[in-house]
Amino acid sequence: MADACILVGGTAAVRLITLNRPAALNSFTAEMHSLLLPALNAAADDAAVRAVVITGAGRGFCAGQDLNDPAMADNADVGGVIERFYRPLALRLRSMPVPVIAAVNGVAAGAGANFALCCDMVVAARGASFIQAFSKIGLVPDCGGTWLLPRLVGRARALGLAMTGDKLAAEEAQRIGLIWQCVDDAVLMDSAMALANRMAAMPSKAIAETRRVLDAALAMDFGDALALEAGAQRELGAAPDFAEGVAAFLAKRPAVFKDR
Ligand code: T3D
Repeated sequence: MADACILVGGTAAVRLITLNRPAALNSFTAEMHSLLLPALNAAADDAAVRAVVITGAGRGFCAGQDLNDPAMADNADVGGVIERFYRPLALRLRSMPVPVIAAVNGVAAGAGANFALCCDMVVAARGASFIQAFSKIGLVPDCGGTWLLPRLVGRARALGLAMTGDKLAAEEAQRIGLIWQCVDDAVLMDSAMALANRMAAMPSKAIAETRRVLDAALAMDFGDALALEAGAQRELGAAPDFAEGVAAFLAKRPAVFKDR
């Protein structure tokens, strides 16, 4: 189904999901949402999958909401669109049992930018850019942008990006800590897949727990964060991956992690 608006591929361990509406810069339609969330759920439910990579076909990553989609136009309640599509999508990404890497190949605008930022690590091509396009059409950042932006880059930069809607080049996005890494365009997919393969060989449960406790600790005082850490270590410390990690270290051999 090469013409489907979501393509699913990759290897047994690394699921590759490609947004595939290149003529409209992979902007989100209702149809695309109806395929994207199930594709993420399928990756989450497949015990063989240990990392997910998301990218876009053509010259863009994702231009956010398709402003022409008749399925959305019928719904005058923009908040309803957010509740129906973007909230479940953002929550799904932030609760995946395996790491999710956004391979941002081109422009990421509006909900497309924040969809990328919901992923655990963003690797972007040097030619890519990030645009909080919302203010230009009379909206506020969504798909987690209000929560993510100030935490990633601080309030001053978050407000600057969101109020102006200015384009931020990938290199600058890396410099200010909005994304993990900016690489040359020609090596984007190799870099993202190499990172995903590295993540796939790591203890998935600990990686997913790392995301959970870091996110939760942001809303806690120091003492509560210490208690949260203790609880997570108690659980992980009793799991086979910890025993394997320590045994492999002591035996000076590569670890083979299986928990998920
Ligand atoms: O219901 C709701 O709306 C709530 C949900 C809100 C969530 C959101 O994401 S709101 C933000 C929506 N996104 C935008 O406002 C971004 C709009 N796009 C742009 O500003 C520009 O396209 C870009 C800066 C992203 C890229 O500019 P450029 O010059 O590289 O490309 P272009 O020529 O503007 O776009 C290429 C084609 O993609 C063009 O189609 P055409 O003329 O060749 O037939 C353009 O219309 C189409 N396209 C780009 N973005 C969208 C889009 N079509 C529909 N919706 C889009 N968002």
